[in-house]
Amino acid sequence: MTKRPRAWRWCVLPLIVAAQAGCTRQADATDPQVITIEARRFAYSPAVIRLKKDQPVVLELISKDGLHGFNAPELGLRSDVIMDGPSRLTFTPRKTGRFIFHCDIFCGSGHDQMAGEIVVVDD
Ligand SMILES: [Cu+2]
Repeated sequence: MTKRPRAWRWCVLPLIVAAQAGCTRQADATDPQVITIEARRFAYSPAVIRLKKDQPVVLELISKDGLHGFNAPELGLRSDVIMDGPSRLTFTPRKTGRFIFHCDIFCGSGHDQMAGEIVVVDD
């Protein structure tokens, strides 16, 4: 009784998926604009931020002197602003107008005046 040796077939099918084009990411119109906002007693810099409607943006918030807040209630944005930041808020403005933001963490005698404005214009 002899067993036939198995006929192994070595099927080497090199599958080379050239996905390079899908992996390399280049800046284009869909990449969010990044805006850095510095907070210090008792102001933001820049204090006025101009954005275009329907264009995504990342706000990078960093404090220069302790804990602050960033609150733009009409835009539904809020974050702590810390020295070890940045804290990031990603959003896409969907309406034009002028929207106040302010510090909502008490930071000293000028805290009540610590505010700025986001201005959203049509593209
Ligand atoms: Cu404050």
